[in-house]
Amino acid sequence: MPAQLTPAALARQFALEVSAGLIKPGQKELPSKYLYDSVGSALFEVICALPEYGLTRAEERLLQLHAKEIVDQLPRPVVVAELGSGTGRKTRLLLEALSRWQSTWYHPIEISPSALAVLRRELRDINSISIVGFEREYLDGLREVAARRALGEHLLVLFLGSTIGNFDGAAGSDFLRGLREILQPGDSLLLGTDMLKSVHTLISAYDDPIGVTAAFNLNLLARINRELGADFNLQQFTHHAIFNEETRSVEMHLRSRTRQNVAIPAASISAHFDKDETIWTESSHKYSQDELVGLAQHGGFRRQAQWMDRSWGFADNLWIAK
Ligand code: AVI
Repeated sequence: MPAQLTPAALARQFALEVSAGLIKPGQKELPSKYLYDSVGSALFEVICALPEYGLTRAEERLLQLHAKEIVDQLPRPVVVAELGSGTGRKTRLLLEALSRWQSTWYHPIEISPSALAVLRRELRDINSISIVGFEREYLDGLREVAARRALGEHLLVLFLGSTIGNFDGAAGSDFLRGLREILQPGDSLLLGTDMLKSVHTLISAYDDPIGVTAAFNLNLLARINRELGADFNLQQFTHHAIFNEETRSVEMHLRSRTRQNVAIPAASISAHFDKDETIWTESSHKYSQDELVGLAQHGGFRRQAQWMDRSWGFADNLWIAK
């Protein structure tokens, strides 16, 4: 089992990835996982409440309406593992529905210890649920949950919120294959996917008029200042959201207003930016039905059911490992 990374090792990894992304030739980039420090996570919570960002509310509506139906389709007994736990509002709906049938082990898997603590607090009042979280990368944590399950127990993996869309290119489908390899036939995956919709709706969702998403994006530079001693001047970068028709993804970028150099001492680099050069910080892929069919097939899953919120365009997909 891979050991948990120490804070010093995490800081080293952050410095290495920042350095690699900012000195490489061509498009500069930073991994989107680093958007979520405590400030970024709090800003993401606010994004979820924005009228322009309908994704989270759409999934909440789906689970409010269909949690019982979803749970009725699962083999029992079932152990629940969740990849990236969020605040638990959506998970609560599923766990409450499950707790009417059985006492349930719930294992949130999340690299942020503070997010795990919030979740434990939020969900502790649900009857017949025992929570044991794992502070791990998704698939490492899932391996641990799978290794601990008792004979005859099935696994339900929750991967909600269309977080799968934040994997770039083929990485999403590779991730699903990796996930499937940890499961046994008959285990299930509930996968949230944001569907393709008008470019206007998408750009409003990722470039909201009061600037919360801009702050969420710029906080990544502020985090590099805080944690790596860099001297990014946040006034000299602006947030941009574009829709990439080819990859069917909304991309977030930070654009340099001017020609400038930024020192990042803990990463031992000075990064040069031309005027209008961008750092690509996140992709958020939007799905079509055909693509979901292909993803399930390629991943080794049978599509059991799908619940669709048509007012926003969001699907929760229940897939069974073949
Ligand atoms: C977490 N993830 C699914 C969000 C998304 O929509 O891709 C992150 C986000 N980025 C900007 N707004 C929301």
